Amino acid sequence: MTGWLRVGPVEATLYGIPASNAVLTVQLALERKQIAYRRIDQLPVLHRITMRARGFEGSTVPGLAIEGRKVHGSAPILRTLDELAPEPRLYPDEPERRAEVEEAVAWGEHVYQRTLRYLLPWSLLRRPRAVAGVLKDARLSLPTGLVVVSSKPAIYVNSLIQTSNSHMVRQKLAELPGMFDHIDDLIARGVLNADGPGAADMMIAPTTRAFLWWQDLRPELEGRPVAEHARRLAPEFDADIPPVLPLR
Ligand SMILES: N[C@@H](CCC(=O)N[C@@H](CS)C(=O)NCC(=O)O)C(=O)O
Repeated sequence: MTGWLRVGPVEATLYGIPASNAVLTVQLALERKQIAYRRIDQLPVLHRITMRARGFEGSTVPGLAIEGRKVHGSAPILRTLDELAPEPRLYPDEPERRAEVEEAVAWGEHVYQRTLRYLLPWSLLRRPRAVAGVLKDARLSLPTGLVVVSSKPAIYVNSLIQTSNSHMVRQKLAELPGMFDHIDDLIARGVLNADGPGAADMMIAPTTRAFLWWQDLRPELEGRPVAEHARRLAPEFDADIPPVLPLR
């Protein structure tokens, strides 16, 4: 994960925020396609305004400016990249396999990816020392250290926006083992981890990799295909959150 890859035919600018699983999905795709890009991070929470001001149709990240287009959202960006730079394919051509990959991408985006947003603000408010590690890959115009010390209000507002509260944390913790089983199953069926990393791998692996930040969740994950998949695809998306989750 370079954040500034300067080989390949196309120049692109990726608008993100630090430590975003959805932004990492797009980075993995750009790097697989060998598309030259730079990542610009915006201040979290304020990005809801800056994304619109930059001309994207939504206020969340990621947004990608590429070949005169502004594409918003990780899945539309993955599809656009397959149009602009067809090889290597992110989505298979064969209709049955494509349908399976599209279903896994949709689940990865609408179910799995969102689960992180319930757990993360709640945990960081209770373990503020973990914030620096989570933000270490930030590409902001301000010094990351300054962002870390002033991060609490932004994390608090984010917890309200995402309904990252004790009730939702408990609910999502109860659902997580089933989600990890589902990913092991997708790997066993060859929907993930097929010939080369594709759209479904890129949608799912960053979220698993982020769940590995929690010391609390590692025992559930380690030694399983789901964890190996994430560590292989997103080795550098690393942080450490000491025990905090209400596991029982
Ligand atoms: N499913 C969308 C999710 C985008 C999303 O929610 N991104 C998060 C960052 S990972 C965000 O911008 N959150 C801030 C907010 O909702 O204000 C995608 O993958 O593009």
